Amino acid sequence: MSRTGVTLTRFIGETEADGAADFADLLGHIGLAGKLVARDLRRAGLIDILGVTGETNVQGEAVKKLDTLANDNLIKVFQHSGLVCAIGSEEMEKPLYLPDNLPRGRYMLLFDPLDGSSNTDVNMPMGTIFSILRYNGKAGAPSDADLIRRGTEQVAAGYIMYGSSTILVFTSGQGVHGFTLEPSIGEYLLSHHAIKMPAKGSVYAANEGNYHKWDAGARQFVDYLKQADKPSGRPYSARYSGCLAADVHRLLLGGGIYLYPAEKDKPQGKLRLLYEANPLAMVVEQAGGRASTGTEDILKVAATTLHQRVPLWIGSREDVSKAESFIQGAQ
Ligand code: AHM
Ligand code: MG
Repeated sequence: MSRTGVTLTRFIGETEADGAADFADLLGHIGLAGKLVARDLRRAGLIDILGVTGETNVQGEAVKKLDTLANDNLIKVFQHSGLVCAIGSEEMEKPLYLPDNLPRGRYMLLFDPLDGSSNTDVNMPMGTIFSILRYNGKAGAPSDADLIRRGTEQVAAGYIMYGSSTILVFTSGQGVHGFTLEPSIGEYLLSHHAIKMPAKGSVYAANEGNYHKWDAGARQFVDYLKQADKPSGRPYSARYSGCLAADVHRLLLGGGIYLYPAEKDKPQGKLRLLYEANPLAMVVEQAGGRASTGTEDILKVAATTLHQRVPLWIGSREDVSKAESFIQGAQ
């Protein structure tokens, strides 16, 4: 029977193991933060107009950049929730470990509150990417060593994409499911059940302006994608939005590969391991795809710092493996 139309809350309640009521609550809170971010983004083009002085809006509040606003929304939703004990964000230099005077839960949350935020000014898609870990330590606050973990230790991960509609996609290790926000009732409804991505696609997403900064293997791989000698008789199509979550969303549904390789002056690439690469890698692997640094599975990369960067090749299984063979000089 089709499950299309089931609400997020009901779906998680029915599918998660016994005793996971707090996990359902956690996902519900992520959904709530997503609604708040989506609300702010809908007004993005008006914020400068409302903030006539550039500093305050008509309510007399400070007009903050949207990525700070998005971060504030997530913090507000979670810090009193009793669901988490640690929060790490792209927008905060250090993790927030919940102090003794706030209720602590057993989850640790990492996020990029507004992925693709250069798209704010041009009405293009953006996202929120999240990674969830469980704190198994004793009572009290965790430490950096508890929070900064390999991707294989994530218990759940996903993203919210703010596009023509708002969609929340997540995995808790039991497949990947997408819920589209029905704005008139304020509920996320199941729209993409058990997503499986094609083993191979015909789309690549990259900032090719950096082509001359890439290693030879990366350049040769993209040159190869542009040749028309594929079984389809056509080269791959280039599609790049400037928002990782949106590009990965396209690949999840239609197949292909996203790449942000190492560059001559940025050997670690641009994207962050803990709250961009790891969560999307978990989603894509759960949907049958792969994520690699070019030489190692993303989920196996040793994590040492909160804002650690990593080269990222992510998408359909065969496309990522093909890219690795170029990077590793096998072709
Ligand atoms: P952000 O989290 O600061 O927005 O940076 C991450 C973004 C990705 O969403 C996107 O794929 C990439 O950076 C775009 O970078 P570039 O402008 O170099 O192509
Ligand atoms: Mg980002």
